[in-house]
Amino acid sequence: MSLDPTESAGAVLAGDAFDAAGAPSGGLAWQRVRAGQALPDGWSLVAERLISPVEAGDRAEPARLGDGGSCIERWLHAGPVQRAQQGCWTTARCADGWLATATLDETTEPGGLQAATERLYRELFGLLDAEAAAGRTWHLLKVWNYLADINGSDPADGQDGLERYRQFNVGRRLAYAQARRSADDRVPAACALGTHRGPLTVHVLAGPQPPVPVENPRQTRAYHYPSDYGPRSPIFARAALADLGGGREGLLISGTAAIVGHASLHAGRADKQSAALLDNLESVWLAAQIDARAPHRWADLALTLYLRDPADQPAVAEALARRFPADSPALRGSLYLHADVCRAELLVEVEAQQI
Ligand code: 3EB
Repeated sequence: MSLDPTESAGAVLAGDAFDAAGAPSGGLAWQRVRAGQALPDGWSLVAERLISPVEAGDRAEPARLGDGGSCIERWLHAGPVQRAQQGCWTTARCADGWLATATLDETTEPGGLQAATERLYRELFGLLDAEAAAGRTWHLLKVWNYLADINGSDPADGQDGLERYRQFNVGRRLAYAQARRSADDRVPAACALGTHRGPLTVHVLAGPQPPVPVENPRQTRAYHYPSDYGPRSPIFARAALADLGGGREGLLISGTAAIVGHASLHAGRADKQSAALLDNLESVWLAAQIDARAPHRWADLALTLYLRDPADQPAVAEALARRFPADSPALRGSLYLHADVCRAELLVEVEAQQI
């Protein structure tokens, strides 16, 4: 018997359906729950993220909009979990996945944000190399990047006033190059959003099998963006199909905005941008469907909306309601967060996953 996420007293907002009859199935599971919700029987916690409302004042990570209170996103596994702390990374490993979070205060880092990003990713690749040397090879599946003041620039920081998101991209690319990791092949899904304060914060999900990257026919591959968007292009796939063990296949869709080809659409219009980004979401979701293993229930996607301006929430919600069935898990479980999008003219971005 499978437990409908919506039946559990409203506690589970989105994510995996667990086996209510007892033994958990294998693999790595994910769920988004209201804060305080106990772990389902038989599962142990691998990693979790607390998402607080805006009023709570902690703006180091995107905060939750609306009046839904705090919620938790967590990764679960039925087997043992090993935790470690090295450099700027806190890691958790189980048989089916490796999850890690890094924070690095770039204001005390010589070289600023670019150098901090490079160091953070260099340390990440070092940890992954060490795991591989111990016989455990992990492949990046999804990366969540959060940095303060993403559209800002400081003419005095020695970077010639380069926008901070662009400094981040240079640092990320340098770390990939130094680690001799191909940036154009089997790259993870990702997102990059602006927080309102706090250190550079990166969360990583890695698994034992390489991701199957999915591109969006409507969008230029991010790695092939022209230099108008920065001296070094971003490194991510529009989506990744991920083997999470135990027969569990996840679809991880990257941050998706109102970009067609490589151009932003509808500058300053949240309603039109929302419709355009949902066209993109549908397009990349359809592209993933070519693979028979892809989760295939559109209405079950777990959505995260990032809004630059909280006042745009009704317009975004209205656009969503036109694309998903009334009362669908996608609508009921969607999460609205306050964050800056990585291009100044973009007001809204969505990421989605089904696991
Ligand atoms: C875009 O499509 C919007 O730099 O890792 C989306 C997903 C975006 C990931 C990243 C950036 C990143 O270009 C921004």
